[in-house]
Amino acid sequence: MVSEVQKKKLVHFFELLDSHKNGFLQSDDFSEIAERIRLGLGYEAGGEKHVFLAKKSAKFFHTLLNAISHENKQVISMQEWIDFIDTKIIHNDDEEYKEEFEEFIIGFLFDLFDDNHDGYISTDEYVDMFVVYGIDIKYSAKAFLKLDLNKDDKLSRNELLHSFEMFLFSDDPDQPGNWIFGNWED
Ligand SMILES: [Ca+2]
Ligand SMILES: [Ca+2]
Repeated sequence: MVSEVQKKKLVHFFELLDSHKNGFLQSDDFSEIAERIRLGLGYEAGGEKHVFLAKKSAKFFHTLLNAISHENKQVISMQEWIDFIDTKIIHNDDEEYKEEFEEFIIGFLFDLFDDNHDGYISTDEYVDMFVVYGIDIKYSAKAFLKLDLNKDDKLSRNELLHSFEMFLFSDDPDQPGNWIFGNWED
């Protein structure tokens, strides 16, 4: 079982991935994200960058679907999402699988938001993530400060991996990593 703190975070995470807010993750939630980034960053429709984003998003959804859905459905419900992270990630002794999952999520965020490909998420790139996922931007500066452990004003892959691990596993409401996707508290 996940704790109340863990559940709150997983619900928050699910709700931001559910772009169309219908309670299910579906492929159009992910094509929508590619489209929002395209519009936000001014990429040409059907151009190289847009195609890259659309492909990465589609692949991300299908990898999740293969891992989570048991019934050959094309949707992931919130309960399936929580059960998957509960049993396969939080309460699983297979360290390699956990690490792969963390790398998979953070790698996806880098594909989408490391716009200048320098291997870091800058404050602007982090704000892009909030805007694209409809996360309240009021919390982006606070969240960034919590995640930037070495205070160099950029988020490295390791800082994000560490934060995401805390986001998944920690039961402590004061753990800084809880803030990776902004305000999870309400
Ligand atoms: Ca960058
Ligand atoms: Ca840093």
